[in-house]
Amino acid sequence: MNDEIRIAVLGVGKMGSFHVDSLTRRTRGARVTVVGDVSDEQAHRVADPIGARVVADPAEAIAADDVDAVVIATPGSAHEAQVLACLEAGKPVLCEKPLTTEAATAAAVYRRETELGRRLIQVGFMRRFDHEYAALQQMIAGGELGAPLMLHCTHRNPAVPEFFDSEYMIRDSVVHEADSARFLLGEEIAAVSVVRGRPTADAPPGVSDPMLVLFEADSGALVTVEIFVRTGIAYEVRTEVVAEHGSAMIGLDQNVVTKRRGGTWGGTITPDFVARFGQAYDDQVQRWVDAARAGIASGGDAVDGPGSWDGYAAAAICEAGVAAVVKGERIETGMEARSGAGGAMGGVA
Ligand code: ISE
Repeated sequence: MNDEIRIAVLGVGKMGSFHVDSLTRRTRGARVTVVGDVSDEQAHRVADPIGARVVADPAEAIAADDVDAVVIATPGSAHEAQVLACLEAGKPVLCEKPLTTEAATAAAVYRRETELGRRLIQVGFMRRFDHEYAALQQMIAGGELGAPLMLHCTHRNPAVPEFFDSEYMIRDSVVHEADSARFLLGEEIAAVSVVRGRPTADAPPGVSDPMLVLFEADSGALVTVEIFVRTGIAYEVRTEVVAEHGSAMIGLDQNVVTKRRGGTWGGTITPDFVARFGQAYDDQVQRWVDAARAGIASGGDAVDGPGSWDGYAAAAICEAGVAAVVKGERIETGMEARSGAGGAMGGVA
């Protein structure tokens, strides 16, 4: 193996381009050699300045001789085939969420990786690499607050495209709260309910924005999620844990300079998720590259973060969440029993 592992990045929209930039400028031990995208023009825009090849066919990119590992940032519907191709090629893969779009297919991917006996799939739940989430997880796991009883999660985006309907809000946004809740509580989610409230006038007809989502964890601990994706303000993600002997909160945007100017004072709120979680995205990529290099050298596991089991769990929770939105009922996640490893970091992963 070369000193640097050679990476193919599939899908270079907002997230994929960010990962190419991170791999090229801020990550040690890796180099992007291949870029693929449905838009040839966009692929060249990203690949040409860094001297990477453009390969339009994802299967060809995954199999290429100048590719040791793969980052998948294509639309979710393409993930299943691409992740399975990485498994068959024996190449480590960092796959943006979702692992796949349905719980059944995500479970099948998890089982296939388990059969291979080698962990190659990392799922891009980047919040686990954010310093505040990591500190809160350690605080809870360390027991200083006593048993966690409730999590209150706030998830607000300033704006989203028109197609973001209530179901999409669960799959694309609440999915992060599903993974964060499992990570922070260290247990699985048993059931999901959704209350559709009064929508903002900015929501398209029939779309419930905001909504209140309730997760019930195996222990009975409760997780409330306010999901509101058209606030018109900024990107706000907060979590409070309420435990037996205390509470703690993250996401208060307090790590900023308070400015006084023009008769006002105050700080700024991060405009979007890349700004808010930039450190987490970069650390996630660096730790994945280090794990992939080690796994390629040893022929063993190549993951340092949430894995295929976590991808499956998130898919099962979101599937229940979507059913809860549609039927207006409490829906059990009905998760399969775990058979292999498929994850790392935090209690359940
Ligand atoms: C987006 O796709 C993300 O992954 C962000 O982290 C999330 O906050 C946002 O709501 C999603 O649309």
